[in-house]
Amino acid sequence: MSSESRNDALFNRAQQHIPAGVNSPVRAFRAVGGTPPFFERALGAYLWDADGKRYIDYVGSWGPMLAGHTDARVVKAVQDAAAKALSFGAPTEAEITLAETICRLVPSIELVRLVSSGTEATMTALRLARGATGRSVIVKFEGCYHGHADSLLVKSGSGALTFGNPSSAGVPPETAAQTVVLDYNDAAQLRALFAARGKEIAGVIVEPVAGNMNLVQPARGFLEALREECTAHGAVLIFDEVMTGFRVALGGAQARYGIRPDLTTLGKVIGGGMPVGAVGGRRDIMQHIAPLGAVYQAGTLSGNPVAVAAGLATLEIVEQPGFSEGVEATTRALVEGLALEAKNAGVTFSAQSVGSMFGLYFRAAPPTRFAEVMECDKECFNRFFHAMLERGVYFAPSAYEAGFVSAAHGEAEIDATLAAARDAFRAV
Ligand code: KE4
Repeated sequence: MSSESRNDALFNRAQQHIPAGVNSPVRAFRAVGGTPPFFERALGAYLWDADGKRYIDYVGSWGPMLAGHTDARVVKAVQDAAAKALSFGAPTEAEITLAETICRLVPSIELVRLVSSGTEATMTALRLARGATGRSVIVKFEGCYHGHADSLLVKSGSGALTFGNPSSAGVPPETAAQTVVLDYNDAAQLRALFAARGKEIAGVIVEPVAGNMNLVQPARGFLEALREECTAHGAVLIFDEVMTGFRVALGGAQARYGIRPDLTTLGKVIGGGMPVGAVGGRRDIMQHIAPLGAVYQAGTLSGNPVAVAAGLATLEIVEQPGFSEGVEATTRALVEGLALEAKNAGVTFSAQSVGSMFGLYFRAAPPTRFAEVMECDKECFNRFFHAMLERGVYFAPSAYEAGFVSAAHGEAEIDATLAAARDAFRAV
């Protein structure tokens, strides 16, 4: 075999016709450096790349693979659905069953619209909040990511109570100006904004457990403050549970923390690896969506029968008694074991988990807000990331991403990961 690996050859070839060789930026490894593995096969907790190398997978396609990769029950459901039809662009019974399942597992959702990605779900949730209230201002939190709709690619403005600036080229300043970006976990700042501008605010969108600035847990009282202020001012509270849904608890973060949002966005797990997103919530708000109401939304492949089959089969596995408790215990064993290995190696490190998502930090304690995330030693993470990748363990290729454990991860995978970490911590 030539000295150039197949991963290198594929990455070079990919860059000829795909921007940076990838179809989503984080996959290009620009945050951690090096060549991304091109994966060819997955089974359970494992991935194999183009060079035939096996990895224990803690990315899980960024969350969807909660049941483990290529679970036979999910694959069969997909094969059976595909053998009947790939797409109708018309209603099917399977979509009813998925909607019924989502409403049963997430009781705050009374009506739900299926879409094909988390971005479509959050984009629609914002439009619904604006259409239902007749207001324009949206509030989000620094460090939270909700997909790539213009109104959500916004960073903090000059002052906490002023409107945001674009965080991406191509987002018109006047669009960004309708978004206020506050500090995650700062309830006082939130209350001050509502006191000053409450009647202008259409909605607040939040990751109830943040997973896009690495994992940051909601501070005591933060989610409650969001609920109180939105209720008091008639703003729509949107829980973006694309990542936390069915992962931090079967009913999502809203079940774990006992807060009832007005709208919820879902994705990832509800597609089981296939393209499914969803936006749902209070009937009186959802009734604004076309064709019931004046808030337009549509999608050629929304509720696609093959994707819905994967989602239904996955949720059937996930809602089995003991499933969430089991994968949560495995995740706890991972983070506790990593913290112990780092301590033994004298490395400044901390880790935490919520359900089956986890955060690793080269910082003495888990960050509680965005500014503290920025204090983590990113270079140390990058060295650890590559040392683990070399040893066949695939973490998210960025210091600012959460990790994910599946039901297919067991004692053997955790032990192997900790053995690799024992060496890797000595290389950082
Ligand atoms: P998609 O459009 O990527 O399906 O979902 C957007 C989205 C919305 N809300 C939350 C809380 C999310 O985490 C995401 C997407 N998550 C990232 C991982 N940090 C997807 C990975 C990627 O962008 O390639």
